[in-house]
Amino acid sequence: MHAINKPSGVFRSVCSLDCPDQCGLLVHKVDGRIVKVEGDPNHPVTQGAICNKVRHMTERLYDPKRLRYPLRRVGSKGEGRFERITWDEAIDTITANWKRLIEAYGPESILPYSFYGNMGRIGTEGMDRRFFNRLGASKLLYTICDAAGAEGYKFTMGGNFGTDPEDTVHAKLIIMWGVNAVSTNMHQVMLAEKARKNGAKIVAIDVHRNRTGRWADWFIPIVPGTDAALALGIMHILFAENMTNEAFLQDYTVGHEELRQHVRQYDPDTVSAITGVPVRDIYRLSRLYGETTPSFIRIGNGLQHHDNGGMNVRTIACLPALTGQWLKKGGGAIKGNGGYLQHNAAALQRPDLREKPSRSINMNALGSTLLELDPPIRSLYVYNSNPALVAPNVNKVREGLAREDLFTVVHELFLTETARYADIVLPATSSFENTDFYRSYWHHYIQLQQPVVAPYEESKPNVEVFRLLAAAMGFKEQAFQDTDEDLIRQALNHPTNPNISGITYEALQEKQYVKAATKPLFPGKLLTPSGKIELYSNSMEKRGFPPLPTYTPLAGDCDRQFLFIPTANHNFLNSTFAHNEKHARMEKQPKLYMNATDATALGITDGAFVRVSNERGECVLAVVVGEDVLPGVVVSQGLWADSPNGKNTVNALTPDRLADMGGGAVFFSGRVWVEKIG
Ligand SMILES: Nc1nc2c(c(=O)[nH]1)N[C@H]1C(S)=C(S)[C@@H](COP(=O)(O)OP(=O)(O)OC[C@H]3O[C@@H](n4cnc5c(=O)[nH]c(N)nc54)[C@H](O)[C@@H]3O)O[C@H]1N2
Ligand SMILES: Nc1nc2c(c(=O)[nH]1)N[C@H]1C(S)=C(S)[C@@H](COP(=O)(O)OP(=O)(O)OC[C@H]3O[C@@H](n4cnc5c(=O)[nH]c(N)nc54)[C@H](O)[C@@H]3O)O[C@H]1N2
Ligand code: SF4
Ligand SMILES: [Mo]
Repeated sequence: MHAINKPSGVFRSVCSLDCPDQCGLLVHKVDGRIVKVEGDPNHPVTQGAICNKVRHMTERLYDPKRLRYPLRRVGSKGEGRFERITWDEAIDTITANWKRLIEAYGPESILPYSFYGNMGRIGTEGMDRRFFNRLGASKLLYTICDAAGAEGYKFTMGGNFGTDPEDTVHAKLIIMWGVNAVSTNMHQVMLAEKARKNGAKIVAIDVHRNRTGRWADWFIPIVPGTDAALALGIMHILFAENMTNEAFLQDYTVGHEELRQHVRQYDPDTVSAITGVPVRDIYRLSRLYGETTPSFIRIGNGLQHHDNGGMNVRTIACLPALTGQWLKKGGGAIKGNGGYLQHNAAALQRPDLREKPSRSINMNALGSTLLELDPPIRSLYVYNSNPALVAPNVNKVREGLAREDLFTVVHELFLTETARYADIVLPATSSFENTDFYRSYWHHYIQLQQPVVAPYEESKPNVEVFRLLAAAMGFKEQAFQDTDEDLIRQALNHPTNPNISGITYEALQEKQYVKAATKPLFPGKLLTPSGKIELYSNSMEKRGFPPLPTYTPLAGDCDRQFLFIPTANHNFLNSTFAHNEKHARMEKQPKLYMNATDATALGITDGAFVRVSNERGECVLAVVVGEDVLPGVVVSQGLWADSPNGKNTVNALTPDRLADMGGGAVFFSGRVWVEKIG
């Protein structure tokens, strides 16, 4: 009998959040209600431990603010006044508007906007994609998260393929590079703890001594956006002091002789001047890396949210090749591991349903898209995302969302900042109410979610809403009749990825999680043009990039005094949980970390409120004075729900330029003024 039909019990489940760890969960249910969520002790990676956020998941599931039924706007856009309507009225209103727009302006006047608020694949890249393909809507480019780094890593390594994290317990040196793993990848930290018990050293390279910096054996502060220079400095010393593995370079790389010449210019003095890392520390780090094996680098997302983010990752990704780490169990690097678990995306998304090519829109340019694109976007359908809070240059986004003539639909669990601008709000189920399959972008397991509880009030899963919309639009294709199980089976049937050939719907039903049949990358052939690690990349040269890894400075933002790094926090997941009181209380308040030298110069004392501003907007934040950031840098944590004065939205300050690669976001390359208030 399915869990959903049993009033009480403990059921296996999976965490749906956009987090690399993708935990196996045990969900406790009493009288039809979830009362507790804990880690599955049998899941090989989760090992019974989950984060604080999800341990308090019931606070979110049964938050009194959770949306119960569809709504229609009665106030002005953004005001948040709505009236209850039925699902029939909601679907009729949406499809009547879309039929009118398609008739008058064509289907490209409609734009879907989504991200991974729920990582379930049939709900985020399944029925939705089929629907918008068939509709012929404008296409969204999913660039907000790791686009720059993924492209940079691909130039070096051929795709999202790295070390199996379970092997990293064997590493003797672990470098957490631009990743706040204690908060964002806690099972990598658990694996590193095991390695540490066996003698491993842990180094963190970051612009902020946050939880991860404090946990590491050695914290190295670095000037934001200069990581490529540090990596090149390490290469300089590895070559100069003969710490490279010549056999590995010969067999598995292209361009090592060119690289050897090229990195001569990145001597320790030059690199120190760029990065702020003292010369003696550059030597110490390089020798530690050159002499320790296996060594493992966890490359984070933070250092690629910069103008030069792609090149930062492309460059760091070259390091393990220099010392031949890819042949050592637990050695190497991870940026993302999504390549191993590729499912059959064409079967799931059905691009063939699109009659003719449509324009593509970079999600990082949402503000200018809504305000300036010609021919205009006239309707926006948002799901699995909260762009009015998470997008760069968010004041511009909100100006676009405020357009009276923009017909906006938001499918959500909460009345988020984005939903407040909607004409129609649809209530979404939580993942525990859905069927879906999940594949991690870090560990190598595919997992199944089967509903544990019935849909909350009138809420519906994404897949079901798109089935309703398809029916109301008159789409007759079988693609819109497929059941959830059909969709999962079609996605798992992927003859060109043998790693997942043993993973069937039946196996997932029986075991809940199944590991893909992945093999170490070497000996073997990569998906780069040469089949080898490309230290020298012809494809980069063709695209107008330097073919060898190179330090490129950040683009000029405004001439404000501080570089502003608004990162994630411990108790929210992007803006998820920001609207739940318990999680917000655990974080206390939005803060701004500042170096004591800067604070003294500006007459700012610990705990004082300051105005943080630039030409895009302003924020008011409470300052934490100390030594956790370098002079000239200020850091905030968390994407907080709007405060009553609206002055805590950090993305009001972030630039919406695009990174060097992949059309990525540059959240961390903006500059700000900081002023004392009062
Ligand atoms: N608790 C929690 N967990 C999360 C999330 C969350 O919001 N909260 N978000 C999830 C998502 S969507 C993602 S993509 C991941 C992101 O998780 P991470 O990969 O950890 O990425 P970020 O948190 O963006 O930034 C990581 C670190 O990069 C640092 N940093 C910024 N600029 C630079 C730089 O130029 N050089 C260096 N060396 N460091 C720099 C920041 O100070 C931060 O400590 O986490 C996921 N997990
Ligand atoms: N300043 C700054 N901005 C950032 C970042 C940063 O580090 N600093 N990080 C960036 C990164 S890496 C990312 S990935 C983005 C993430 O940005 P988003 O993808 O927008 O992430 P969330 O804020 O978590 O919003 C997800 C929303 O989806 C909703 N949701 C959850 N499940 C479902 C479902 O099944 N159906 C529907 N319809 N909705 C659902 C949730 O309620 C939530 O409101 O933010 C980016 N923005
Ligand atoms: S958010 Fe991450 S660490 Fe927390 S339960 Fe989910 S997958 Fe695990
Ligand atoms: Mo992300």
